[in-house]
Order: sequence, then structure tokens, then C-alpha cells
Amino acid sequence: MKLIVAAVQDQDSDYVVSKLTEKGYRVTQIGSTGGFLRQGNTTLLVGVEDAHVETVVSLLTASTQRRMRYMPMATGTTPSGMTLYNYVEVEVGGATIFVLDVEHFEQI
Ligand code: 2BA
Repeated sequence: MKLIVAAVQDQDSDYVVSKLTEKGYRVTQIGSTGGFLRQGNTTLLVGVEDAHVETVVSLLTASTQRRMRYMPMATGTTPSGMTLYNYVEVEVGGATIFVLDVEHFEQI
């Protein structure tokens, strides 16, 4: 058995979860924050038999999109002390996917 951990964008999370549950996969949705942008994203946990990993990864790939985000970056200060910002473009997602071996699985 494997545990698939996937960071997806909030905009895609409801759609991805509905696609996964439609196909009979069980999923846990956790609100998370990306360390670089410090913006909200969603972490999904999907426990599956090994033979289903490829299907779930394909589903995640098909149900998420890459998007541009803009991150404010301080570039200096005016003589009056106001901070000046530029926005840096950052491309985020579709999905960042980890596939982990599950040592033990039990439901009580
Ligand atoms: P964030 O950490 O907020 O990263 C958002 C996007 O910023 C990343 O998109 C990437 O394009 C860029 N980025 C991140 N760290 C960077 C750095 N040190 N220098 C330059 N650009 C950087 P994605 O790669 O698609 O990642 C989306 C989200 O997936 C991340 O949000 C984070 O929450 C998660 N993630 C990505 N890689 C991870 C990893 N190796 N371990 C744990 N979480 C990860």
C-alpha cells in the first residue's frame, strides 16, 4: 500500500477531491501553507493499493493547473521612509506529489 501526499492549489482542491471520490478513492484534505509564497494551499492524503498509484497520479495531473502567482519583494525605500515593492512572477502547481510506502494500515 502507498500513501500519496499531494500539495495542490486551493482553486483546484474541490475539483480534484470530487474526481477522486467519484472514482471511489478515499481522501483527506488538509489546509496548508506553502513555505515560499506563504499562501494557502491544500495537502491531500490518498491511501491506495500499489496498483492504483498511477491512476491517482494521472487524475491529479489532469485535474490541476499551473498558474502564475505574484510575490511582493521589497526593492528599497523612498527618502520619506516608504518601502518600495516589485512583484516577482512565480509559477505554481499543478501538483507536488510524493508517493510513500505504508508500513502498516489499520482502521478501527
Ligand atoms: P510554496 O512553497 O509556496 O511554493 C510556491 C511556488 O514557488 C513553487 O511552486 C515554486 O514555483 C516556487 N518556489 C518554491 N520554493 C522556491 C525557491 N526556493 N526558489 C524559487 N522558487 C521557489 P511548486 O513547486 O509548484 O510548489 C507548490 C507548493 O507545493 C509549495 O508552495 C509547497 O507548499 C509544496 N511543495 C513544493 N515542493 C515541495 C517539497 N519539496 N516539499 C514539500 N512541499 C513542497
